[in-house]
Amino acid sequence: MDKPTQRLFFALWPEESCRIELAAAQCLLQANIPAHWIKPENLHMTLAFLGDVEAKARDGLAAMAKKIQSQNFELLLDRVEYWRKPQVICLTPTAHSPILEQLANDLATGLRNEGYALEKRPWHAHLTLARRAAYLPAEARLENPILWKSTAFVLAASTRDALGSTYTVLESWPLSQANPLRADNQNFSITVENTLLKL
Ligand code: 2AM
Repeated sequence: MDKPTQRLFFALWPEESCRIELAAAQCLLQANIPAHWIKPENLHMTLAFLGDVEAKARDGLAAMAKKIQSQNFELLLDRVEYWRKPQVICLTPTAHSPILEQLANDLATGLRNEGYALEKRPWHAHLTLARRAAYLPAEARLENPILWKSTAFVLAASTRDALGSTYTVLESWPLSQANPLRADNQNFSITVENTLLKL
């Protein structure tokens, strides 16, 4: 008998206010563009795609994810792109987020160390809005950039039925709060009773 498996991926999941903005952007774009538009409740940013995974591997994945150290970050999705080969329309950030890239990289390293064969293609931050898109009109653009405040990453499962794909969040790991003093004032210091404290 086949072992029970789940089709799993790590992702960033938008908070409800962000999802509403993403869905609104999608709505504006989708008029007159023939494509399979992703259901708003399914919109996410994939960090690492694992494929079919045996149920018993979940504990190992959770233990790996728990060890990842990353921080909250913000991402400004301000570009709409058409990727010809996979035929997808996606949102991307012009400004790269080193924290996000490190998070995706740490997950890929952790997963490869656990024996998962990930895609060899380099990972690029993107949020897929539509698949099977034949083209993107030159004038298609994002009316307003979307600010994504990321405070967690998730493990999600994908299932398919006659109505299409459904993505379900199985588990979530919070990102730690950035320390503004350290982030913005690397050399900030104060003197207290002649003692120099480096913060
Ligand atoms: P993408 O749309 O962000 O590129 C869940 O299925 C997610 O995993 C999809 O949103 C897709 O990410 C990614 N995915 C699905 N099938 C994949 C595959 N065969 N290889 C790599 N990523 C895949």
